[in-house]
Amino acid sequence: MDDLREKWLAAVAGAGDESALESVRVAALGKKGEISARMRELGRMTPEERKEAGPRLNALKDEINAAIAAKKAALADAALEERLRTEWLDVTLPARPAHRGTVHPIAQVTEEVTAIFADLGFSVAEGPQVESDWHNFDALNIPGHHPARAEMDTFYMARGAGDTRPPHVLRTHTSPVQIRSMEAAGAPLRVICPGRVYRADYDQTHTPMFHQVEGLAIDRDISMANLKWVLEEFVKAFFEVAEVELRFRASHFPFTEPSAEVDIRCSWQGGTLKVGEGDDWLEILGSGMVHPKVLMAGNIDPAAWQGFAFGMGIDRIAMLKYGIPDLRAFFESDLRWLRHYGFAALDVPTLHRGLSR
Ligand code: 2NL
Repeated sequence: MDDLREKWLAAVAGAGDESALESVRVAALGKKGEISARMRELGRMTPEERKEAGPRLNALKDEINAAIAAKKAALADAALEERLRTEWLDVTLPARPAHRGTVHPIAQVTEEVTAIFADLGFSVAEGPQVESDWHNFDALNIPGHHPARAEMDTFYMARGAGDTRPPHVLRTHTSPVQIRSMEAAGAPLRVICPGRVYRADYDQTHTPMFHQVEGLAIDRDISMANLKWVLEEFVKAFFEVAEVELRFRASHFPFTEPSAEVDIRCSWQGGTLKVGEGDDWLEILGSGMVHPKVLMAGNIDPAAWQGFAFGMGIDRIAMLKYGIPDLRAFFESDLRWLRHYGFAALDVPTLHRGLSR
């Protein structure tokens, strides 16, 4: 009996986990267990033998049960200790940084430009990107044989089979929005038209979709002098300089007469642009006095009204202002390019608060 006790108490003590302990219990106290077998033997004993062996066997059974219960509790405690040791969580760690989106540089520059012209009294207009060829070309005095209308330069939309009307185009500039503004509001008019434009051109410095902003001012006696002042105010505000010198070079556009391309005085030092100083000139836009035929296309009487107009590429002035030498920074939509190029607007705290670098 002492052997039996030692054997099973040792087995209980040696059980490494709950399932091992359960196996020990079944082997000792289960229906076919060793202790149970001994209990059954009591029936074949003499009353004297049974009187002696019965209580001892019962006591042994109780002792093993108690040992199993104690071991079970100890195993559960150990398992809990182990979980507490391995599954702890440091609730004092700082939270992961929240990545926020940022305004795209093109959108930001578009807003900067329109805000400056809004301050100068211009309203903002938008229009369709799929245009009639009349609004995009004819109304702007661009004749049918003009090279800009060749399929190589312009995206033409397909007409349905048998439809002989001229096809629509993806607008090649935002000028048609200004034609629509003239039609809708008449003169006097001061309007600025930013938006996407399309040309069938793709190389290192051209993408088939880009952004443009055009401006138009029409009144009784608007002149080139007004154009010059407005553009000076714009350049100073946009490039954040106190003074700037503009150079008007005679040029030609079908929709303006006279026409001028406008350069700003600048310097390039170590690859960075400084506006308003130095001996270099940088072309930033095209402009002129609106051609009488274009006023007529907008239902405005050229004998009573005149005006100036200008157009510039947003992508280009964004690259100039923020020192981005590579179109990929815009078209791969990857902020890493912009950070790589030190795009200054990413540091504007109101727009990019909490952006992790
Ligand atoms: C350039 C030149 C220009 C205009 C756009 C315009 C619009 C109307 C009437 C007359 Cl409705 N002109 N727009 C005028 C001159 C130049 O853009 O180099 N843009 C990137």
